[in-house]
Amino acid sequence: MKKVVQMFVGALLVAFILIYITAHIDSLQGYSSADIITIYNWGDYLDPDLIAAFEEETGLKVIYQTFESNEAMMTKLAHKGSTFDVVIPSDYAINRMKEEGLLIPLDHSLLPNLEYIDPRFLDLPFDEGNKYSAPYFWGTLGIVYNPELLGGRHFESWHDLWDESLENEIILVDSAREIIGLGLNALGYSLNETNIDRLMEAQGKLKELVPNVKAIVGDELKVLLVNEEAAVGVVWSGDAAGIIEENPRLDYVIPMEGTNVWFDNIVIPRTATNVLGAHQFIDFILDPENAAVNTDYVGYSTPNVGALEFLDEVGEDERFYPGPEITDKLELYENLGKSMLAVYNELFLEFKMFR
Ligand code: SPD
Repeated sequence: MKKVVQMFVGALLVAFILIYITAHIDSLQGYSSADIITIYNWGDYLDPDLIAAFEEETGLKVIYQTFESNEAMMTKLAHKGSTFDVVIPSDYAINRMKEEGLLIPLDHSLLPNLEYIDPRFLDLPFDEGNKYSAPYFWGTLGIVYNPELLGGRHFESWHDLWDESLENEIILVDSAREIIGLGLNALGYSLNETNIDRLMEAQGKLKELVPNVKAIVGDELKVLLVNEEAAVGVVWSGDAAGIIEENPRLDYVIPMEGTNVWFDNIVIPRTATNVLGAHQFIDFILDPENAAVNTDYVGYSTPNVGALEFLDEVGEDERFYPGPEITDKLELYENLGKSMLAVYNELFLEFKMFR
């Protein structure tokens, strides 16, 4: 009897393995990992025509997935079995991934187009020497607002958001570091604060903002602001640029108290299965003409000086391309470590529940 049960369990196991292998092969439609690259990127952050052009140029097939925050991306990458070849995290996330041994060093000899990156965006503190990462887009966090809906008023300071005339008018980007950071910035504290009393104080300050908050959302905020369903947004500069292009009645300001300056870079995770293809993709994106096409589509600020030559006047708008005299005064998020990040996430979740 025991033998029969053992044989039955064994047969079942073999059947499961066969089903898994067949499904996996089907999903790859005849491609082996050398013919495929898998890319994991923020939503709305790559021109789909460039994926087609890359496939055409290299013969590689691209599998493309998106995320909405660095935290969601890091959680997914921590799962066994994730085999992305290319990922596009922000500064502090790159620092953490590096520390945790999750990245492989880039082979600069395969990335000749790195020469088109403005030196200002190379060798930054989160990845000295660009050992693990190549610049993609950069920007700030600030206030996009619609003076026409607000009796001609203009914004200068984070404190303006707390004005009681703005009831139910503000949309916030759905991101923990950004929104807890807004509370910290408004109190004059660092965006990298780790003192729990100050963090609680920042959450308390945010609670006072609740009557003015209409929504806390991801990429949907662009449509809401373009369609004038709200008058104010706390958004990344690149989203503001896209919103203003669609609805020139809006404006964007970097608040006077300061804010976050951020850099999204391309990396190759240690679990990548097509490292050569990943380098091919990175160099393709760094090509000035491709970077210009991508910048035009995505609307964010490019660090690629070669690309700016194809983009008339784009780099001249100081709201989206502030010079070093401004960015040097802004703060970069530091890698605060796993447990402090959990504190930021928890405080942000609680804030969302107050609404
Ligand atoms: N929809 C694309 C959003 C990309 C934003 N990256 C900014 C990260 C700042 N930490």
